[in-house]
Amino acid sequence: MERVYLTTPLYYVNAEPHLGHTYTTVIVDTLSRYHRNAGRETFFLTGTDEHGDKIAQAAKENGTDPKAYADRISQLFRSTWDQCGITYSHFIRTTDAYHVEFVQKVLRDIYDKGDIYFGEYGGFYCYGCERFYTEKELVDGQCPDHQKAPDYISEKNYFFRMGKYQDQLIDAIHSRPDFIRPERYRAEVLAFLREPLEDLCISRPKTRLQWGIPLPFDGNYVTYVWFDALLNYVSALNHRGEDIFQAFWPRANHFIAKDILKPHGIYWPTMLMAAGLPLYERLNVHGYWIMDSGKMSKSLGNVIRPLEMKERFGMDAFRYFLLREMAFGQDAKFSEEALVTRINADLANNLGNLVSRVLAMQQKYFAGVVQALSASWPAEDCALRDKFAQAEGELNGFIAELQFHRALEAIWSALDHANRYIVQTAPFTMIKEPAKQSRVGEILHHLLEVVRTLARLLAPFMPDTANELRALLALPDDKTALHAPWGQGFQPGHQIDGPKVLFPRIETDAKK
Ligand code: ME8
Repeated sequence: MERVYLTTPLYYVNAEPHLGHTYTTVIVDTLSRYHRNAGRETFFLTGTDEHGDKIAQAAKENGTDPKAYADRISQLFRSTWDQCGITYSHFIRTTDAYHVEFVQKVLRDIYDKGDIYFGEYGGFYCYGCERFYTEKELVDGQCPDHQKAPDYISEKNYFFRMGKYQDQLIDAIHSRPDFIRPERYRAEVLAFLREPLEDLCISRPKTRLQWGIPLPFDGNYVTYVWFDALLNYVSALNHRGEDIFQAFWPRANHFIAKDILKPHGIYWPTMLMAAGLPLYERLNVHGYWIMDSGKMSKSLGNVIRPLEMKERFGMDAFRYFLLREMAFGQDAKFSEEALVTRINADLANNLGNLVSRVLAMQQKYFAGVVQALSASWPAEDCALRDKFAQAEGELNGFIAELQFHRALEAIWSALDHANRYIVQTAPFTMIKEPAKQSRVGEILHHLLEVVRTLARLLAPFMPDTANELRALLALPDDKTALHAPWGQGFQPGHQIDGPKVLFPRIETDAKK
């Protein structure tokens, strides 16, 4: 059986789940559902990154110890994803005992092999990024991410011979064109690699930081947070069994935003090489959500919380917006105004209206009883069926390229076709002529096929809505009901329900 392994980053527990985390988690959830529906065995990993300076500091600010603090925020992530209906297979915490043990084993192996050595290092250290910067990387002497001058630190530490694997990494990227995608991020990694790759400092002295995994060969040091966190992608599978690791690791697809491209595009593959493990299949990199009001931050009070969005607009509407608005790889703007506009135009007016119109006519003209189709169909009926078949084909292609917004566009283009079909065939006029009743029955049968096909196509993107459509059609909750070919989804005489408002219009004060 074909398999897929999909991962989100492990989110730091120094912030509560927000829009950015939700986006990556929602796209991985969408893909997981898509692959599962297509019959592929899918392993979806998410979790929390809990060691390091950042967390120790956040815990201190909260007046608590790091473990208690991490427990609380990690649980918050987990329950948020549960309440959002995220179908992860495993939730990992970097404080889980099996993960700690695995990190220590890998450190020991790489140390024994001679790829970790002890040395002195002085450099510019940004506490926000938890890494050293070279002078060249600083912008006007400041960390480009945190706009703060890093501290100069000189100390003895352990180093990973990352430079040793530079050529091997360049070869791997050249030989596998979609190893890092989209292309701009592959180019960015190759550009980093044009400069000599320095060795990576992978320890912190305990005198400076206690909150980390102790090095197995020197108890005075803990592991650098990235060396710890990246290994989660392997430790989680291993924890489930060697066979699970063997089955899923070759199909590993990581999903991240561009902020953590360097650790995933450079540190991680070279770590895998040193550990003697095969490389991941692909690194998939998306852009940033930008707020209209500037960077999302607690102090600006513009943090978008997923559960609030779910409460106010519904989870499926929020998912739809995230997937429809951002072109994967590029930045996108978030505003409530844009969200409401999309809900009203695409969901309430278009999708919602079509479904309730069809179900209302079916109810009014035939008391909800599905009528028979004739043996040969007029051209307009075939064109409707073909349009949805074409949309499904396009959708598959776009999903393979992670173009979620275009996949949704393809569905909505078929929806437009269905709306035109209603206008052109005008069943509401035809029903007045008794001789044409059976033709009206056919038209509505085809329109019910539209709704059934929508339930199938929308399932990965808007799972609750898809399920609701299926229930409105009184079809059983099994794959065959939704996957039957067009024209074979309903027996004549099948009884369906009346209409329902799926997406109420959101009233806005337009003059504001
Ligand atoms: O970096 N737009 O964790 P993190 C889009 N612990 N995505 C965003 C975003 C935004 N404005 N803000 C956050 C870490 N994200 C490490 C990862 S992995 C082994 C360790 C998402 O909590 C996006 O996926 O800072 C980004 O890469 C991630 O959150 C960073 O999460």
